[in-house]
Amino acid sequence: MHAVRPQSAELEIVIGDMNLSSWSLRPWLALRATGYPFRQRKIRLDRADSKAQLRAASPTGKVPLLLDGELVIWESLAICEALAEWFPAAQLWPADAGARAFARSAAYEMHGGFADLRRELPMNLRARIVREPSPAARADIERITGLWRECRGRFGGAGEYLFGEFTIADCMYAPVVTRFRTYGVALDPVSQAYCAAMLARPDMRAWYAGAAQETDE
Ligand SMILES: N[C@@H](CCC(=O)N[C@@H](CS)C(=O)NCC(=O)O)C(=O)O
Repeated sequence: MHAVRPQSAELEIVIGDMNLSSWSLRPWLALRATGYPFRQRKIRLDRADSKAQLRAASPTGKVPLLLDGELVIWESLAICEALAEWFPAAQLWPADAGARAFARSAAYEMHGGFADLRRELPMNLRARIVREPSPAARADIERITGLWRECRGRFGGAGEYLFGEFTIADCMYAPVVTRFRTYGVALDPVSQAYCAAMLARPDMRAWYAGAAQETDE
């Protein structure tokens, strides 16, 4: 007999700073999209005891984590996948098998790639820093915006997200949307419209509001 998930009436997500923790934002958005009750615990990443707290909470010493009772899930994309499986009605992946395979490729490419962009333009919601990206970061930007245009052109339909309706692919690229805003990256019209739709999403605004309340040490 297989246990049904989630087992708890309320899930728990452990996140880092909302201003800085790009990996936390991704599954947090997916969790919000399920509509399931959850509580969130925040481990500040810039404090003297951050490492100790992270090590005590997490098998990898990193956040995010999702807790369903005794079950701890780590790695942002694995959390998103669990949520997609547990909440099929939320349609966190596209319904069409071809679109779903493409969306998974896009999401996994983000999870494993774009190291230059991530290093050079770290997520920082409250900052505004205009500077010219290096050629390596520029190549990441070109690849991401090219991919966004392809997703929107092939699968976007009448919706405003990468695959029309909001999916895990959007969760995975959400921090990039914030980076383009923080660093004033000039965008083509399709990518610009996509970023505007993402930034207007109430859950994104709620995350920004959380970041605005954080104080630096
Ligand atoms: N591959 C991991 C990356 C997680 C990660 O690097 N999290 C950062 C916060 S955004 C962290 O916990 N940093 C704390 C540290 O490394 O000490 C995932 O996808 O969840």
